[in-house]
Formats: sequence, C-alpha cells, structure tokens
Amino acid sequence: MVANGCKWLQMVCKWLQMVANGLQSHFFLGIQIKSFHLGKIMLIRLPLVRLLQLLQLLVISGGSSNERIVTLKKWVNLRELGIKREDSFQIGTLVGFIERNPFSMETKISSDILDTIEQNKNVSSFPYEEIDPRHAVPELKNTILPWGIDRIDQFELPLDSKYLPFRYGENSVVYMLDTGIYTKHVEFKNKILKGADFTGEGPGDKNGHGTHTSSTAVGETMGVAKKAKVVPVKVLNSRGSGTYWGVIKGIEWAVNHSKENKKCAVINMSLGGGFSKILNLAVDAATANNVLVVVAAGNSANNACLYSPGSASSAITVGSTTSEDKLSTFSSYGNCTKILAPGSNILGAGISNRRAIRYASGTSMSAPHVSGAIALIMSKYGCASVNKTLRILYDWELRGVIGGVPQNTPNKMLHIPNKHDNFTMIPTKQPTKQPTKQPTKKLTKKK
Ligand SMILES: [Ca+2]
Repeated sequence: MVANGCKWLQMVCKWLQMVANGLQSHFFLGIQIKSFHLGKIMLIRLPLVRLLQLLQLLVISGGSSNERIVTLKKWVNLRELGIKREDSFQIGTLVGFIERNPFSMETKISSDILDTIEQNKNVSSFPYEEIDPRHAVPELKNTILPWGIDRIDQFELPLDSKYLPFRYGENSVVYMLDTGIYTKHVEFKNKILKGADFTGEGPGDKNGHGTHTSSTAVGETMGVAKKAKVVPVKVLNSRGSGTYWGVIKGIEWAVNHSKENKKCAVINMSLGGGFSKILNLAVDAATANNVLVVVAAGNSANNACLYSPGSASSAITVGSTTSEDKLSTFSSYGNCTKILAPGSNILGAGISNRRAIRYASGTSMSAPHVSGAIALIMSKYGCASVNKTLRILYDWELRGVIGGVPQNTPNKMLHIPNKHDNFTMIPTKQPTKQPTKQPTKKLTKKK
C-alpha cells in the first residue's frame, strides 16, 4: 500500500507526518503499522486483515464521539498503564477500557493484546407509544390488572381477569438497566434496593420508562414477580438515551452487586442501539457469570439481529404481542428473538405522583414480563445454573399461539404456571389453539 499527499482526513495526515519524521513502526488507531522510505515514497507494510480493521476504524472514527471502547485478549494490569478504575471494566474474563483520547493508547498498550475496538456509540430506550387517553385511568386502584400478567398465567384466550402465579419471586432481584425508578411509587413499597447511576444525573426517574418497566417486573399490583426486589441501574438519562460505555459499566456493576448480594439475579435491558460486538460480549460475560440478561427486541418492525444488545447470543431477546395474541405491529423479529411476551397497551406505574399509572406499548414492556418470570423461576428452583433456569423458561413457553409471526421467528409465548396447576419442573402442555409440535410430557391440572 502506498500513501502520500493525503489531505482528506486530519488524523491520517497527523500520523503520516509522524512517520515521515522517522518512525519505522507505529500504532495508528491501535493497529501496529510498519513503514519505511524509498526515496521520497513512503511504503507501508500492512497485512490485509489489518487494512480492513483500519478502514473500519476510520469509518467509525467519523462519528461524533472520539471515545472508543477496547477489549483485551488477556488480562493486563490497566492501573499500571495509567488507566483509571472508572475507565475500565471487568465482567468475568472480559476485560476492557474506554479510550477518551483517540491517540492515548498508542504509548500505553501493545496491539498484540488488543482485541476489539469500537466507537462509544449511543444507546437509547425503545420509544413507547402512549395509549389513547380515553383509556387512561387517573389513579391506581386495587382492582387494576394489566392484561399482560393476566395472559401469561393461562394457556389460551379469553382472559380470565386473574393473575395467580405459582410463586411471587421471593429472594430474586431484577437489575433494571434503564432511566432509573421513581422509588416513591406505591408499586415499589419495600422493593427497591440501592442502585447506581451511570448517567451523571443522579438517582430518580425523570423519564418514566424505567419506572414503567420496573412496575411490570416487580410491581405490587401490576407486576409479574410481586415479592422480588428491583435495583435501579441508571444507564439512560431523562431523555431516554445513554452510551454503550454506560451500559457496559451498568452490566459490570450489576454482576458484581449480585455476587455481593448473594441473591438470584436477572438483568433487564429495555434498550438498544446499533450492532456492537463489545456490548454483546458484555451480555455474554454476564450470562457466563450466572446472571441472565433479558433484552427488548426493538420497535422497528425489522430484524432484531441488527441491534445490540438484542443480538447477543446469550441474550433472552423478547418480541411483543397484543391482547389478541398477535405479534405487535412494531415488534422486531427474526431468529435473534428468543421469546414473545405482552407489549401492546401495557398498564404500568407513572411518575407524576405516587399512585400514577399509564399505558405504554413497546418491546420495552415485553422484556420485564420475562424478567419477572425468571425471578419467579429462580425463586422456586434456585439460581445455581442459568442453563437450568432457561430450560424451565423455554419448556413452559406456549408454541404456535401467536398470529402474524414471520417464519424465521420463534413462535414461542411466555407462560408461567398458574398456582392451581399441578405442574412438574418441566411441564410442557401446549394449548389446543393452533397446535404445533406435541409435547413429550403432559401437564395436568388439579380438578
Ligand atoms: Ca389469567
């Protein structure tokens, strides 16, 4: 590769100038490049794989942020390299740091231990749709039953206006990586554990997204796991946006906190952004450390595999259904979607007062139904193995009951046993509606 006279990118020119000053081997965007001069022509030795890496980095460096997130092939003492604790992370064996100055790494760390380098992109809560105000109810009443929790404890429609779960989620904790929680809401009495803030705004929820999702997961009257605890891990600000770095730090914090807390834990992330290998790796690292991660599939009505963290291989990515057992029109889909749960017109806690409620629609509302269900499973069966928890979750799901599901998307609906069901650990009764694959075992109800 021959390069000279390049003026189109300031960083390239800066680097070329340094090389022209006599450097024979240099790091550019974290990639080691060797060069030498032949008369007035400078030759650069750059393997094809490095060239592709370089081109990719030049493209992403064109973003608004100069910050880059780096993961390492092996553990190194980042403190000795002058990288601050708050600028680094470790989730199990996954180690990395954020580079706030794009050239600072060149003198600190060799390329042979660098793994993935990505720009610190923006992440946001999936926007939700407010329901028709004619259906809004001004205050929380004891009789309120969101249709979503009513649906998940029975095999088929019509709804029976009851939610009688087999368990209430005692000793389970949901880490809500979201916009914070309005902790004074009556839905959260004695349920909130002290959390963390990675937005700089401080605790509380000025957006409402995290309060709504939390009420679906653990709310006293509107939640799936009514006895579970919730921890607000604020990674999205009052506008509902944050950064991948903030989310990664939130995941790290939740995993570490769950170990100290010694309770069964699940992470809920009703958020997303463009595909990120590093964010996906962080999700996989949390799962490898025995904390399952539930993620909203997205509201773009396209392939969930295009987004992170929903495309993480270990993420429990959730699509949305309606009260008529159809896929919500906004729901993303595809084979990265692992399970479907109620997400259209879901009643949840609001933030205008301690008893405020509101309806919202989105896969953001679907994910906490699954997080709550996992809290129930862990409460009954323990949390020694994420594989065991997943096996129960997936064995209980209803297959083939949702209409409008594309062929490449698993038609699997969240289900938890009713407390009147005489269920075994792996009940597999399927509904009579639209039967598909027959189960190997039958679940029997008490007469
Ligand atoms: Ca019901």
